[in-house]
Parts: sequence; C-alpha cells; structure tokens
Amino acid sequence: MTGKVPFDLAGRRVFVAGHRGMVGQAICRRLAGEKCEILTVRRAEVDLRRQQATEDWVAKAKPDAVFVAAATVGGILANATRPAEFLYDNLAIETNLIEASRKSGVAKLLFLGSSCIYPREAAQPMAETALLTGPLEPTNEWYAIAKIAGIKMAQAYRRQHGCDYISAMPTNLYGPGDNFDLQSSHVVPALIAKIHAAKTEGRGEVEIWGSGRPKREFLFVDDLADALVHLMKHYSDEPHLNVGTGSDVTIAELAETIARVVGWQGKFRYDASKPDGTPRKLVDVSKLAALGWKAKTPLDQGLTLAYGWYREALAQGAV
Ligand code: GFB
Repeated sequence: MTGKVPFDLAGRRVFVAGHRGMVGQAICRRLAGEKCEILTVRRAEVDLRRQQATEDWVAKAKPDAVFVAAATVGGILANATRPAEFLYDNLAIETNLIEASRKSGVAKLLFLGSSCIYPREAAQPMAETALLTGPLEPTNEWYAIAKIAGIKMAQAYRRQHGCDYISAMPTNLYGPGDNFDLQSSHVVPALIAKIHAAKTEGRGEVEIWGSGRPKREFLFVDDLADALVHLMKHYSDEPHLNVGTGSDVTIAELAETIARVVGWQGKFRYDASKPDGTPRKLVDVSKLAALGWKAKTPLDQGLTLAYGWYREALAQGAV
C-alpha cells in the first residue's frame, strides 16, 4: 500500500519526538528550512514510555507528521549491560507513539531504527530483505528486537489501519549533540573524547576496545536528518529503507582518522577483554539512491565538525 507523495511539509505541524537527542536535534535543524511548525515536548513534561501521558499529549498537540527519534540508545557496552532498559524503553516509546498517532489521525509518521536489526552474519552490504533471515548480534539483540518490532508496528498499522507510516534504518551515526560519556557512548564520541584527553594531558597512548578489526559505516547526523526529511516527503511504502553512506572503515582506521583530526600523534593499545560486536555492518543504500538521495559529508569532514562541537561543548561545561 502506498500513500500520497510528495507529502508536503509546508504549513504542517511536525512533532519531533526525542528532540533533545543527537538525531532529534539534527531533524529540528533540518526542518527549520521547511516552513513547517516544529512541535517538541521535554521528557520532564511527558515520559514517552507512559501510554496515557503520550496519548494525551499527542491528542492535544495534534501533529500532522511525526518523526520517532525518541529512543534509549547507546554503544556496545551500554547495550550489552542494560538489556532490560533497551528492550522495555524502546518497545514502550514506539508502541505508544505509533498508537497515539493513529488515534489522533497523524497523516505521516517516520519510525527510526538501526542497522543492528540485521543478522550478525548477513551478506554485505546488507539489503533491506536481510531482515529476519538469521540470528542477531548478541551484544545488541535486545535493542534490535525492539527496533524490529517498531518496523513491524509501522507495517501493521499501514496494513490494518491504512496509516501512512514508514521506517528508516540508519547505519552508525555521529555528529554534534552526541553522547560523550565513555561508559554509554558509541565509538566515535568515545574516541574523540579519549584522544582529545590524551592530547591535552600529553599522553602518548589511547586504549581502543576490542581488536580494531570490526568494520563500521559512519553517517554524519545532519546527512541523516536530510535523508529523513527526503523520505518523509517522497517515500510511502511498506518496506523499511536503509540510510547510510555506502562505505565503511575498520575501527583501527577510524582511530587513525580521529587522531589526525584532533592533531595527536601516539599509539593505540587494543583491549581484547572488551567486545568487538558484529564483525561488519554496511548497509545497502541502493533503494535510497533510487529515490534520489545520497550522503554528502565525507568522514574526515564530519569528524572535524563533531570534534569542533565537542571542544565548544567542553568549553561551555556542557559535556
Ligand atoms: O559504536 P559502538 O559502541 O557500537 O562500537 P556497535 C563499535 C566498535 O567500536 C566495537 C569498538 O567494535 C567496539 O568494540 N570500540 C573501540 C569502542 N573503542 C571503543 C570505545 O571506546 N567505545 C565504544 N563504544 N566502542 C551499537 C549497537 O553497536 O551500534 C547498537 O550496540 C546500535 O545497538 C549502534 O546499533 C548503532 O556498532 O558495535
């Protein structure tokens, strides 16, 4: 089933759920150029894990469109050590938002997942059709199960209720507004923080978790936001769509690039007691390319922007 495209955002009320997170902030930056009204709500006001509070707020705010960027997220360690939170929070947030949107007649909704939904041993690059074809990566299966349920929610609501709800699965993200806490962050902010600290403290060694051999694809968050707005306007179909750059690097190569961006010359020590996670997760972006979108920001340029944001935030005591 398909809905009406293009879906025009001009003059619409657009709810960005999760506007304080890195992705939500980027969507708000991107929507600023769209002549729409951006709706947000802080967690202190509405906890999206609470069904009644979520439904009451959505019914009152009456959005025309919703970006589901609210989620409990984190890096490999946070995922592996807080499975209950990753499963419960994400299931609750997505089911509450999707049902609340249906009840209040939201015309278009975009659900945001993650490339960890694919099987650990999926053929690379991973096409959308690889979903549910094999076992998941154990370090993030809880989060992945919740995100797979979100895709299925959007599909089920499309089939049963005729809702124009779609899903996008971004690859690993980084950029301004990232989480730099070393226990819960993803690899890019972790390495920016560790290498910057080594530089400022005059240390010649930085620890990298795992072997450095896993490969990851990194997408700059403002590129993601641009892709999501593109999909909101131009995509209306049941299958979820991948969003990525089409190329990946090893964690060791990423560390070298960040060291160059930060301006630090030193050695990396690999800590084999920490998990590698999935060996590789490069998404197949051919369906997105066919819809006329591709990523713009090269990795070194995006890392330079992310590092600039981090230094500014440090100077302001915000991280
Ligand atoms: O970014 P990251 O935490 O998540 O880790 P995943 C990517 C790779 O970087 C892993 C290595 O092989 C880590 O072992 N790494 C090296 C580090 N040094 C560090 C470090 O200091 N901090 C961190 N965090 N990693 C997450 C999933 O997987 O990716 C989520 O757990 C989600 O579910 C997200 O899908 C996008 O790429 O392994």
